[in-house]
Amino acid sequence: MVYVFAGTGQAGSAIVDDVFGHRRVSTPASPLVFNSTIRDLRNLSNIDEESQYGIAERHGLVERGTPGFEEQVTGGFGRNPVEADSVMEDHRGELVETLAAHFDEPDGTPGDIPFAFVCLGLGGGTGCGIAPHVADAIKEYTDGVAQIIGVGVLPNTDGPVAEDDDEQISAGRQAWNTIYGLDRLEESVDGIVLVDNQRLAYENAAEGRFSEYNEYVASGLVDLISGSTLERIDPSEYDEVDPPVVDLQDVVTSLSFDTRGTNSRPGYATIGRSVTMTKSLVGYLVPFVGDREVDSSALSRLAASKQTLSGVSPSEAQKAIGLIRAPVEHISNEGKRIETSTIRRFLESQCSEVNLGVALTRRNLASFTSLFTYERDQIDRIAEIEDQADQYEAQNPI
Ligand SMILES: Nc1nc2c(ncn2[C@@H]2O[C@H](COP(=O)(O)OP(=O)(O)OP(=O)(O)O)[C@@H](O)[C@H]2O)c(=O)[nH]1
Ligand SMILES: [Mg+2]
Repeated sequence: MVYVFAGTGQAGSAIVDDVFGHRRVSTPASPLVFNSTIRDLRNLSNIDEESQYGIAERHGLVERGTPGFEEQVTGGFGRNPVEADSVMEDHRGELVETLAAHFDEPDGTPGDIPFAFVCLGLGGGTGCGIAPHVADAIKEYTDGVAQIIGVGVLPNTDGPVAEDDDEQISAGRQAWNTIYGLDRLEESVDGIVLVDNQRLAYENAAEGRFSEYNEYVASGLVDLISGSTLERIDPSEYDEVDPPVVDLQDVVTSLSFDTRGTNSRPGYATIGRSVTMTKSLVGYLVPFVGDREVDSSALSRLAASKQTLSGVSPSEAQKAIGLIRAPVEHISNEGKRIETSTIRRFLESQCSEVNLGVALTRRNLASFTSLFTYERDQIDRIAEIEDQADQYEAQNPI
C-alpha cells in the first residue's frame, strides 16, 4: 500500500519536495514529479532522480536518468497549459506505464494505491496542462480505486491583467490558466485543496516567501497522512488513551460532496495549521521538567485564521475536518491535556459536518491542521479569477 504524491510543474513539485523533507514520510508515501524545466528538477532536494520525469513536446515523458535528458527536455510550455495538455494527451499511455514501473507488485499485478495527492501551480502552463492527466492515469492504473486529492496553488492576480512586458506573465494570463486548470482538474479528482499565493501579497518580495509557504502546506499534508504509521506508535500500547482516529478516507469524504451519489463532485477546501511546543527549552535539556500546557482553544482558532485562502469564512464551510498531532502525555495526562472537546466544539461552531482525529507523535510539538470545505461557487476568489480570465480572453482571443 502506498500513498502517491505527484507534483506537476514548478510549484507542484516544490510542495511535494517539502512533503518528503519530513521524517519517515517515505514509509507510507512515494513521490513522482513531472516538469518541463530541468532547472526546477535540479532544485529538488528530497526526491530521487528515479522519481523525476521530464516532459517534452517531441519525446513525451523522459526519465530523468535517460542519457541525453537535457537535449530532450528543452524547457517549458511558455505558460501555455493548452499545449502541455495536448502533449500529455498524445503520451497518456506513458503515464500509466510509469505508474506500473514504480508500483507494480513483483508478480506483475498493479500496486495498491488507495489515495493520491496531485499538486500543481494553477497559474502556469505545465502543471495546469498535465495534472489532470496524471490524476486520470492514477485512476486508470488502480481501476478507479484510488481517491485523489488535488492541491492547487492559486496565483497572485493583483498585477495588471494585460501583458505589460515579456518577462512578467500577466495576472490575466495566470487567471486564464487557473480556470483552464481548475475546470479540468475538477473532472479528475475527488477533492481540491486551494493554496492562494495572494495570501502572501501583503509581504514585499512575495516570491521569496514561497519556500516558507510551501513548507507550511507540506506540513499540513503530512499531518493528513500522519496516523500512527509515520511515528511508529501503536495507540493500543497506551491503556489510558483512546484517541479518535481519522484516516485519509475521512479526509476525502470531508473534501467531496455526494460521494455515494452519481453526481459526486469535488469540494474546494482551504488548509490551515497551527503548532506549539509542548516543552519549554529547559524541558528539552532536562527530561520531565518544563512540560507546557497546550491552549486548545488558541490552537484551533489559530489554525482557522491561518487558512490558505482569504475571503471565505469557516463559518460558511459545508464540512470541516481536523487533525491533532501531539505527544501521548498531552493526550492522556489530565493537567496538560489537549482538550479535544474544546477543539471539536470550535469546529462545530463553524459548521455542522465535523470530523476530528488525533495522532500521537514522539516530538515535543502539538499541531492542529484543519480543512474547511466549500462549494466552488461559494469561493469569491475563484469568481474574481474567472472575471479576470474573461477579461483576458476578450483581449487576447485564444
Ligand atoms: N506557493 C508557491 N507558488 C509558486 C511556486 N513556484 C511558482 N509558484 C506560482 O505558481 C504559478 C505558476 O505555476 P508554476 O508551477 O511556476 O508553473 P509550471 O507548472 O511550472 O508551468 P510553466 O508555465 O510551464 O513553467 C505562479 O503563480 C507562481 O507565482 C512555489 O514554489 N510555491
Ligand atoms: Mg515551470
